Amino acid sequence: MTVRFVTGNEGKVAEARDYLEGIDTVEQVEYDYAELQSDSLEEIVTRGAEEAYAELGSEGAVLVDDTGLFVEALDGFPGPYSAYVEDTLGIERVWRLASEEESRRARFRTVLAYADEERTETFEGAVAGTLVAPRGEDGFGYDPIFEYNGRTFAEMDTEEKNAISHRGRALEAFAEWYGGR
Ligand code: ITT
Ligand code: NA
Repeated sequence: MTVRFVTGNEGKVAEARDYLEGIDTVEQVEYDYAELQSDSLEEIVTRGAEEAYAELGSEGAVLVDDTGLFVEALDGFPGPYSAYVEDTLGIERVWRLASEEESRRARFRTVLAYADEERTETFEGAVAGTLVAPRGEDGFGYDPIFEYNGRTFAEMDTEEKNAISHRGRALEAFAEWYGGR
């Protein structure tokens, strides 16, 4: 069975394909589910997956991913609003905001929701790191300003990022459950 990843973000799909290689194939489906305004990534993905499954489910199970960057000194900003903030302020300005704080600690968090005819299940993953001035060409989104162990996520290839990242950890939990279903 193919997993249908409902997202407009090709970077997410590339990481899921890399991680789930040998487990299942991943098809990208662009469907604009209503993104709930909520502080809870779980709530956003659960509703998103249920709506996407209701629309597209006759062709198979769906997977939805909601991710946020949570800057500690900024009380978790931009968090669930990370996509909007990337589009409006941009990552360089998020870095500049963080650079004025004593602590540059930040966390990425991903919640994945899987929905099929019987259930909706969520899986999560997080990683802690430090914000830095942009470096690196790989990855996407906030990767150039997120440093982990001396390198930014944009200085890692997909496999290296997946081995430690928020999405990699969420995919690991998903793969474990999916394989043993
Ligand atoms: P979909 O909702 O269509 O899946 P999106 O890019 O809008 O795509 P999110 O709302 O989950 O997805 O993303 C929140 C923001 O965080 C957005 O600006 C992404 O580019 C960024 N982002 C998500 N995952 C990331 C990652 O692994 N590394 C860096 N930035 C990431
Ligand atoms: Na989004």
